[in-house]
Amino acid sequence: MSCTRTFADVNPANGTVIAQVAEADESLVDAAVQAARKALRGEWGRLTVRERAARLRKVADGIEARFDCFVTAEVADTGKPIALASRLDVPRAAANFRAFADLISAAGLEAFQTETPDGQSALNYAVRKPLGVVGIIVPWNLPVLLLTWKLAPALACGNTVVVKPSEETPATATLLAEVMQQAGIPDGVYNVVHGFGPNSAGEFLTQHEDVNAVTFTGESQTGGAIMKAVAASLKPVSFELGGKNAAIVFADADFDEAVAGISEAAFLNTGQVCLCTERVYVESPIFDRFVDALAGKSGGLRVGSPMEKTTELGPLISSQHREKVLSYNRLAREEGATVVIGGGVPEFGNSLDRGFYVQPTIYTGLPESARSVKEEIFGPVCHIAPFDTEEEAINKANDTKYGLAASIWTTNLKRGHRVAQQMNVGITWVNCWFLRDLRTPFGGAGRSGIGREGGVHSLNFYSEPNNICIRL
Ligand code: NAD
Ligand code: 6OH
Repeated sequence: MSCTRTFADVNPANGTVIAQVAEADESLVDAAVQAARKALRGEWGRLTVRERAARLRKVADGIEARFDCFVTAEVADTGKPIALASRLDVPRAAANFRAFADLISAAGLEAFQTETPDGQSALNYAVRKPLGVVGIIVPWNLPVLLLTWKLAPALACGNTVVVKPSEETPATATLLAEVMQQAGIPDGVYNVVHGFGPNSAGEFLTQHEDVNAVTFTGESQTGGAIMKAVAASLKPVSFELGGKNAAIVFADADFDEAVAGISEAAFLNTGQVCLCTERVYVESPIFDRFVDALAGKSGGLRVGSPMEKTTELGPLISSQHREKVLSYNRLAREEGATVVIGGGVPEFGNSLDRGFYVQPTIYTGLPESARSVKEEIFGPVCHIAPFDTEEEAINKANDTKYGLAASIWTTNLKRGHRVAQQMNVGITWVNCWFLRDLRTPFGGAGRSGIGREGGVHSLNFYSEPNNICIRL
């Protein structure tokens, strides 16, 4: 099978081309789907749960055995700091496989003993069946972490998959194919097609008649396009989408902990995490002090080469994305923002000047109605506003069409608990951010998603219950 078109994979830290990538046309996507369908009927479809779990654990071992390769590939594709890829992305890829190997091994069956009208009984029990061929479409910000977050439960449930990684970050999904093969995952179970969304591999995959379900992480607008594409064939979807996440800092918060936590929540991965905080609400008595402290901490983040072990902030993913972030910086100024730090492009005096860097940026002074307070920017940018009452903070935090995540900073746990329950989001952190337990429900409310993954929620999405009723 050959591809006639290729596209360039660019290193965002210096603009150099890392690789030419083969773009899958419609016939190649079809071949991948047919391979996946065929593999359902082969050895993979006959494995016991225990055997499948054992192979997933081998995949985890295989990722760890090639840890440095995964880190290097992820860093080159995304420009994320090597320290971050080593501490977050690649370990989580291995952990995702182990977690779902454990979860599927421990999963029970739903069962009911049913009384029948004639005084006898019946036994109902639901077995899990794979959905079949699952299409997985993922973004560029945490490529291998987000891919494996969907892939591991899909395989644990016995499905086969066709994966469409982001056109910006094709490397680690490709590398994973080698690990799969070495771990004894049969041919055809894990298929990768490269390309773009509309009129390319992404759309061909979502429209394919023989794909049984689509799981997607990316922009809310793309979620809408995929929903239209799957409507005709009524495929189930799981969507993890965008956010405009708020943090609420009460005056009684542990000040230093809150400053460190918000700095991480706003700027990790150069602000390119769906969970990142772009709106910070700080109780009035500590507002000025908090703004100064956050500016001091965040202004001191080390922006530089992703390959330097001490670098804390790399570039944005592409020049196009940088243009989007800078256009929001211009908009925020037009809307009346005070720039506390950043707002521009750093200068290095070396090859990094050809990379897609921006400065960590903090604003104050915007009205809640400003577009830059309402729309997802997905860069190292946050706006800080004061509040006077708990109710005001809750209302402001909830005044968004999105609903992915929130964080609350207070030493009063009664208040933390009370406010957390009023957040219209899928995930609320109290005195922490992005602290993950893979068994918990993960996803968004409103325009931030459809459905939940994580733990049993993933098993429920990636499998179909077949209820068996036996008259006793
Ligand atoms: P994107 O929606 O532009 O692209 C995501 C993927 O979808 C890519 O692989 C792309 O090629 C593909 N795609 C685009 N159009 C398509 C179409 N019409 N049909 C099929 N596939 C299509 O998102 P992005 O720019 O890569 O990622 C950033 C966005 O992802 C942000 O909005 C961010 O908040 C969101 N995100 C959400 C989560 C979450 O868990 N909720 C996690 C990470 C990122
Ligand atoms: C979004 O960019 C981050 C998503 C994180 C997860 O899906 C996860 O499982 O931690």
